[in-house]
Amino acid sequence: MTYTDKENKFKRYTVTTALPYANGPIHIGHMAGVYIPADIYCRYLRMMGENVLFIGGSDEHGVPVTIRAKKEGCTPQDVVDRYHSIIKKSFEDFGTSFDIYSRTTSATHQKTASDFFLKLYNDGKFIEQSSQQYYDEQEKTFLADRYITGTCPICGNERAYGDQCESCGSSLNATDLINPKSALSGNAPVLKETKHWFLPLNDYEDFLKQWILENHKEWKTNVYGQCKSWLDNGLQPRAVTRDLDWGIKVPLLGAEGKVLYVWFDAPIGYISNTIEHDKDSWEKWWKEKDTKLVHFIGKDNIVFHCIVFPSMLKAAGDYILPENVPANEFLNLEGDKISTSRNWAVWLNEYLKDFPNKQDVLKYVLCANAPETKDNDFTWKDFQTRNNSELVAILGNFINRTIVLTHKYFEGKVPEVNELNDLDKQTIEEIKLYPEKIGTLIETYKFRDALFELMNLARLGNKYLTENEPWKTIKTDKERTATVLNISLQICANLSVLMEPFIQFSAKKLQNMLNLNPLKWYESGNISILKAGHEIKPAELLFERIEDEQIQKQLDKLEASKKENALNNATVEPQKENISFDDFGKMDIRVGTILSAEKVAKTKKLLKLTIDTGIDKRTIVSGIAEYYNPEDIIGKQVSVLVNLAPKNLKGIESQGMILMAENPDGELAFVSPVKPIKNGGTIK
Ligand code: B3M
Ligand code: ZN
Repeated sequence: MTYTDKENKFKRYTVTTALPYANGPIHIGHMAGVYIPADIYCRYLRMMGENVLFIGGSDEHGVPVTIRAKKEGCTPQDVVDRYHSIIKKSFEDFGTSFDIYSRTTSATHQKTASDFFLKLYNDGKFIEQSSQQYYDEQEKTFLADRYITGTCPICGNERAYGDQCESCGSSLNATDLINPKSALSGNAPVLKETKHWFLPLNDYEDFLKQWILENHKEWKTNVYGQCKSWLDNGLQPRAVTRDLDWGIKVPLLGAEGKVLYVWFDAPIGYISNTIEHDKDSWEKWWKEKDTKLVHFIGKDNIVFHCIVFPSMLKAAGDYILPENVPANEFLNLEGDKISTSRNWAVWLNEYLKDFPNKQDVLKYVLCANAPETKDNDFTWKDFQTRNNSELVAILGNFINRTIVLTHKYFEGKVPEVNELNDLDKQTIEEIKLYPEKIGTLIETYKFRDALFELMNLARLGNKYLTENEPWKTIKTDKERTATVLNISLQICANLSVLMEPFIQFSAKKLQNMLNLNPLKWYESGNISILKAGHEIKPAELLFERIEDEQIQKQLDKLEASKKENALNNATVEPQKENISFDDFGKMDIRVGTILSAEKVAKTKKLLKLTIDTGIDKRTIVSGIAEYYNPEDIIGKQVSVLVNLAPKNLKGIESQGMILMAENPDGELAFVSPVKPIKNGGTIK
């Protein structure tokens, strides 16, 4: 029984998490948006003694996978094999407590999804419709929206996709694009007729309106609002098949070259994974009225989980519907949208390399700053501050002080409680409130507030210790000191229980220090967890400070990504007007060697170079000081325009010019012969 389900309406919980696309590793946005809240929820429910099935898995179909494969010159299966194992490993490393983490290329899923489609087909739940779709005549294939690029009719961006313009954010139809081009061949695609199966969502409108808008007013405002706007605008039939060769084959005769649309098969993955986990009694997780189904997702998946999938379940007949869909908004990184393709992310696998064994720090920060009601920003500075001034200074410090003092004054044994004064009684009353306070917040998907309350219990402990000053009373009143440390230790024990859903690695460590077996949630909230005389272990640091250099390293990494992106996106300068061969011939360009180099005083950019041009040794002033150190370039061969009229620069006569290649961001590099050439050799 939970705090919000006092009648014990629900006997079991089916908790699903959006299946991440297996076309890249997992980043902090995924964690903050979906997996951390879901894991907290499930861990908590288990500690409440509830029956939970926590389902995850990789979404391995869809066009992004095929695009990645094409780019890398491998098969889609290679791509998903690689990322499925990276993703799975990240979840294991972070201790995400899935009961099953499978994948949509599994045999079970192939069959389940295929059967699901057939059932709806046989029951006449689909409509068949032919439509004009873009086709690449050279590649002999229909083009998914993502495979068509062109000019956005709204903002003029020339690299808009057939489903969306990433520049202005508009959703598009492929046929809206001006000058559409196939991403496969580069040719203009043609429209060609093709047949598909559609789920007529319009038929489910009344049911959805009643179910969501009337019966689920308690859903988060962002979720309810999105559903309402979809429903107010009216629903259209949605194609559940695609012309593509990667996916689950449409199980019908005459449907060669067609697969189930990834958004049709992926949510069925939740069911397939349940079957894989619990073959004999999977149905109770999906069909019994006393099962509570909850989908954890990000906001971009709301329509699929609140409108499309429930319509599919309804069409199939005997399934339960989600009780709640606590979707989160987006997490940004240092003020910018997280993006896999722009490598603007903190990847979990890389985080653990840089911060080994610090899963809990990231989990803590991502939960404390979760985008529950609006988009939020992850910054490394905030990460450092939350670690140093919350985890270290509040939680770690309280626990450490308590355990160290217990060893110092009571040989590591829990001391007796003696007479209680008013402050003790008041503190005990407060401790009592925490399990229900935090539990209720978790049950209502307010994970940030729940975590904040957990920290309040640590704050209470710190305050209690500071006000009672056991390090002073020990000199005069050992009994009083015993009481204070007993209560402080009990707060530690309570923390070790209540921390578990959020930061389980540290909870475990703390339980180990306290020499305590894991308890149920409802066994906390009192001061009789540790018996007097119980022996505890020596203090170990739960958290350590994170220094500026570690943070700087992360910021540098992001800076490097930014630079690389700028280069990738930079447009090339247009070609200049034609010149004659004679015009070119007027330039006398030679290979020369740098003999000496020094900075020109009072300038940032200039170096004074002596060059052996083969003709003579001369002085040239060059604006390259931001890119080359004088001592590194001695002996380098470069290209010199030797017949450029001399020019006075900062009082030095520069006799010619060194040719430089320039990156779009202004970065300069010498243009040097790839093998040694005699000085004075011509360049033509
Ligand atoms: N793979 C989309 C996403 O990661 C998708 C979720 C499927 S949940 C059934 O945003
Ligand atoms: Zn646009």
